[in-house]
Amino acid sequence: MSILVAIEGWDVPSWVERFQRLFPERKVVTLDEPFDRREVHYVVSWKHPHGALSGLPNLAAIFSLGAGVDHIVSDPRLPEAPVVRVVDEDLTNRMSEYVVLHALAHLRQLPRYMAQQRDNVWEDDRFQPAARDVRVGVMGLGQLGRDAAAKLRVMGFQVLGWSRTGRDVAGVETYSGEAGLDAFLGKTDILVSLLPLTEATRGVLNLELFGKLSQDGPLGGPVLINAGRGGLQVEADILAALDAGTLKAATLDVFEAEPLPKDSPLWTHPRVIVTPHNAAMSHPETIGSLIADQIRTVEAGGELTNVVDAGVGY
Ligand code: NDP
Ligand code: OXD
Repeated sequence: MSILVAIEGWDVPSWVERFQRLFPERKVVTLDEPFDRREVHYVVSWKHPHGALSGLPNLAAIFSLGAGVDHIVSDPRLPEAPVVRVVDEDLTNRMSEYVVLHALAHLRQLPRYMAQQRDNVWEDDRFQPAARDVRVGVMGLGQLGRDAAAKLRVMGFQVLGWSRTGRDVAGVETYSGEAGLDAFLGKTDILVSLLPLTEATRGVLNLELFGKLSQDGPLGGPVLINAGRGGLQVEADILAALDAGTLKAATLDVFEAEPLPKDSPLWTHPRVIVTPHNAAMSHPETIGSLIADQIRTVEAGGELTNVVDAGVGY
């Protein structure tokens, strides 16, 4: 019952060491060396090379090392096995910190004051809008979106939410599906994207959508915060919308290409805050323990939890 660590872009040896420590009696193998494919019962994946998991006849589960599973379910040669994602309170809290931090940064014009500090400029606006006058629309009301929405409310913002199937969230005006999208956007001053990347959501953050956001809100234009996935956004459209005033500002944690290419104009745009896809991370030890608990549960006859619907893509 070996465990295959199938990771690209992260430190493979530390993950091998972690799972070997959690399961000292099992083989922990990697894609870098020959291994018996019939022995592999579990895969832990972060951006595994597509096709690398085919031909594993005894596979019982594929565990994502993150909350998102787009990197797994987009593999056209993915074997038939449950795909399990990370759901972790610590990760959820960190994402809400990020969302609240950036909603407040734009409310209180932090990028402007940081630029002024660099230039020794003492200049302020006497009357800044209050959080209670600003409407934050959260796209995606899953584990992360619901928690962020609740914490934005604590800060005093008016909060709206949009999801695929429709969700009730206390104190949040919710909308769903294509039918609810325009009404949701029309009441949104700060748009927070916490959507998964799927066939249905790819490129959703585009010029047409930005044009439907409330253009007469108290911030002087709508603001975008995307911490979902880079594939949700069309970066050329974000830049065009910023230039045209359709967007006032943006915080981006995720990008079409990561790392963000050195020559991307997003790096130096005065109204864009760039962070390196680290809005919310679980501690690797926590992820390892969550996966180990799942393996032990299923081997004791229990059910896996946090299994995604690979057909829908999240
Ligand atoms: P969940 O699966 O719990 O929630 C996804 C939400 O998105 C649900 O509310 C779902 O609707 C909604 N949704 C999905 N497809 C659509 C659609 N086509 N139209 C409208 N709504 C849709 O995911 P999480 O909240 O745990 O995570 C969200 C994403 O955040 C992850 O997939 C990942 O990409 C990203 N992430 C980013 C991190 C970072 O550091 N930047 C860290 C962790 C995650 P419904 O409720 O109706 O099903
Ligand atoms: C995740 C991420 O999906 O860090 O967990 O992006």
